[in-house]
Amino acid sequence: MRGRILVVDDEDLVLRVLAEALEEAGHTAVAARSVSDALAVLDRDSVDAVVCDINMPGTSGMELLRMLHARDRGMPVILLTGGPSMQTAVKAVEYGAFRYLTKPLKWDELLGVVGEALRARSLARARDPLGARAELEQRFHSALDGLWIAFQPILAADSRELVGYEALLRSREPSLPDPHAVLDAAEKLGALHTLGRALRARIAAAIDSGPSGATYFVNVHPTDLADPDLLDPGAPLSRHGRRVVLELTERASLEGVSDLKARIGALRALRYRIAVDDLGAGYAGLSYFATVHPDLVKIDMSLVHEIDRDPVKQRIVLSLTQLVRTLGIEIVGEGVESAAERDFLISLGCTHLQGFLFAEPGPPFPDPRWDR
Ligand code: G
Ligand code: MN
Repeated sequence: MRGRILVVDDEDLVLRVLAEALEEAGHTAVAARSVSDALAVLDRDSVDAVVCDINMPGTSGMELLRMLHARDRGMPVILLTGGPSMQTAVKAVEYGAFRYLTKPLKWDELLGVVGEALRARSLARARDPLGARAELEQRFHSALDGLWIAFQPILAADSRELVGYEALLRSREPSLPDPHAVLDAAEKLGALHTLGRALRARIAAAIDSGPSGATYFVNVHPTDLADPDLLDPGAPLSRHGRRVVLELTERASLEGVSDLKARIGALRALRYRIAVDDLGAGYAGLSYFATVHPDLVKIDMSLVHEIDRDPVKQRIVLSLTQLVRTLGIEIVGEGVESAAERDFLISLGCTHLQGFLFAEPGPPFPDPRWDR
């Protein structure tokens, strides 16, 4: 039986040799050099088994095992160690490792264990095809219960004053700690509308007690555009329409959205303004200008990072600011982390600024500073 195996080891050489041995046996190997890399892989990729070194700088393989089983109890994890001890062996059993192998590895043994792990996984899936979904559903609902909204200030470049806040999803559910994991889970479960409604209701409630002169920036997923709740004048956020800018990310395509023009028109009728988010990160970019006629654009932080030292980024941002100025669109530089980035963005014509330099996202409502 063949499968997709995630291999985690901090030593490049070991990682490569392991991956080669697995590929030679007909498996697909996905390599990760640390626990955080491994978690990122698991967020976007589905694997059938994990082979993981225990001793790694920072977070250990044992910790990965624990986190992994919090998300997916059925995932077989084979732990490797160069320094076996009774203590780690006991922990491995307690956390439900599939097997505990000592280095130097015997290849036949490793491949045999990987084969067993894949058979165990497929048996478990055959017995409980809905198990994984039910588990994800449970984690998603607990994430919904523990949902909260962080706010990050946005400042005007000319006055240096606060003009508003971006509302950002945050989760207290340990198995879905980052916002992308919550969005992914919602997408897999077909629950994006449920998530979007819960978010907008919480944001609307926060705005009720927020500074009244502020503008609130709210991220909407392309799927939300098809949700009647978003366009419903009685929905909680609709009350605040004229104080809200809806951010549509350029990373996702709007192609699947039917009646896009009519929906955008309906949003404008509710007095919402519209921003293109993450401009420069995706590929849809300029076509958004023609279809959406945004009031604002937000430059992706990948273009902002160290812009003061990168002439290519400077050219790109300059041409964007020149383009949007002629269209009467305002432009926010996002992810500003240094005074040098801030000053460069201003010199290139950015009208608004946002980033850790001014304030990190936090519970309503963080106070910004111009300088650290
Ligand atoms: O895709 P979008 O622009 O909505 O993402 C905003 C994300 O960027 C938030 O999760 C926020 O925490 C993060 N963020 C905000 N300011 C900064 C910054 O200055 N640097 C970095 N690296 N991330 C930031
Ligand atoms: Mn955004």
